[in-house]
Amino acid sequence: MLTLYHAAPSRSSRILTLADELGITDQITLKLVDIARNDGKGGADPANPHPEGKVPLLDHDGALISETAAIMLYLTDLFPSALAPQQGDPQRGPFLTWLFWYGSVMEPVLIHSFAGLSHPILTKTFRGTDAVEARLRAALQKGPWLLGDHFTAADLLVHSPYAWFSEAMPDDPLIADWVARCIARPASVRTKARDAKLAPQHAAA
Ligand SMILES: N[C@@H](CCC(=O)N[C@@H](CS)C(=O)NCC(=O)O)C(=O)O
Repeated sequence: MLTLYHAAPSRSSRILTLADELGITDQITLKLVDIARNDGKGGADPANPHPEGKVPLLDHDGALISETAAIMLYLTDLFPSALAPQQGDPQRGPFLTWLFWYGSVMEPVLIHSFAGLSHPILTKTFRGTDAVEARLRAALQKGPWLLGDHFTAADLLVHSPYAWFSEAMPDDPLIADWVARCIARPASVRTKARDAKLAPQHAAA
């Protein structure tokens, strides 16, 4: 049995979208939990077994998987589809690269930038928003998607910070158009509507 610990809307919304893209929404039980929000509202939910009180968390028959990219990899391996090149496909390596680059480089860089943090060691280790954008641009010039001619879970994950924080959107039509294409996908639109219904329900619970 697959159970997703979810707070609406949040980073775990991306797993709802992935499940929808994979056609497995009905195979995942949702558990709505509270989380500590950046505005000081909410708090860690004792019903959430995530070791840091975060979402997303996936429970597969008692095995717990945290980290969005790990959950995406886990689900796309469990339910093979065109959303993820499988082992043996020459695109598998680039696909894994985007998933890991997101968590190890892109998200730290965007958070440092959002927080106004600047330090030579941070720059040396993670580079900065210019390097992030250059990397995206190089892929999208071959595009239209990160891996080339079709949308994958890498697009779903990597575009997401720009979808949340439009103020972080690079002044680059190539990147902005790709983000707009990702946001306009029916699964993404459905997640937004679903989250809008779930959020007040949970707040009232
Ligand atoms: N690196 C983690 C980050 C998870 C994360 O920070 N989730 C936020 C929701 S947007 C959260 O649960 N925050 C609550 C907290 O920090 O206590 C991932 O990508 O899954």
